Amino acid sequence: MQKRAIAIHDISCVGRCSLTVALPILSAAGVNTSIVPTALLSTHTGEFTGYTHLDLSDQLLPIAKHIATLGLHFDALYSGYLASPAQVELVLQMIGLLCDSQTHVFVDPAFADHGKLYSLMDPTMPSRMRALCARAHTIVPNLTEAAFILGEPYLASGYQEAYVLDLARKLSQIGPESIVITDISLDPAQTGIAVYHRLSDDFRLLFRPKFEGVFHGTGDVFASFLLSLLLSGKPLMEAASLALDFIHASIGYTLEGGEPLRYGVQFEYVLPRLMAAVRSRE
Ligand code: PXL
Repeated sequence: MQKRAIAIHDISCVGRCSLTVALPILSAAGVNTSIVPTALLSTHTGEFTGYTHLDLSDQLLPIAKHIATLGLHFDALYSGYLASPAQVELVLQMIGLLCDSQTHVFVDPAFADHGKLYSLMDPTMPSRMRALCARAHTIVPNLTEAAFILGEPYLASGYQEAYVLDLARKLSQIGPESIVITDISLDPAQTGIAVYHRLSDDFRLLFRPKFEGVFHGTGDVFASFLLSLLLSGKPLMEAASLALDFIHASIGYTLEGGEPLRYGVQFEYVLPRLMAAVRSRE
């Protein structure tokens, strides 16, 4: 049976993040993807100025209540960038309305990076997002979000594996079974992810050669690859490793293409590889 997901993120018209990456990636992986837009912006809020921002909070519960009357089963509920702490509360209510015992709740906290909250982000977001992570099966914070959710110090560099393992274990104690922390670097030449599974206590660090630069939207692209691969039945470690390959390839194409980095990464050229990986389960 075809998998069905519902993705709850903003629409940034230009800049390749949130719904404009979640939808094509999940669709390429064969997932029937419904969307609920949380806000409408002309661009994302990193490296652009003068963007428009329309908060769609008042639409979220009416949309979810109507969808709930349709009797659909969602294999995944995927939340990303939320415009305000109040929206986190609304997403918690949407989980109650739209999920059943078989729905995989997949949360990308998407509120901070490189030790700083995103522009427009309310300072109470980390503690509210902690409550949403408590309801998730899988969470995909970057290192900044992991530290902020836990109220632990954020270390930009010079840390060891033990710091990352401690964050991953503490995050799993909030509730989620699977934790994937992005933007990990133990050595300046490499960047990667930490993958932790609470039930098996399995922890792995996976690295690829590092590209220099700030790559907008990569958290959203990575998370969308990861969820697509998990929904296709790949085990966590294999899905995370493939998602890391795919984001690494997307950044590589972007740098070769020379497009300004604020327009996001060229994930489009990697979709055939995702489609092949998803088909390989058959
Ligand atoms: O990629 C995360 C993201 C999503 N949506 C909006 C953003 C950002 C990051 O800056 O500004 C509107």
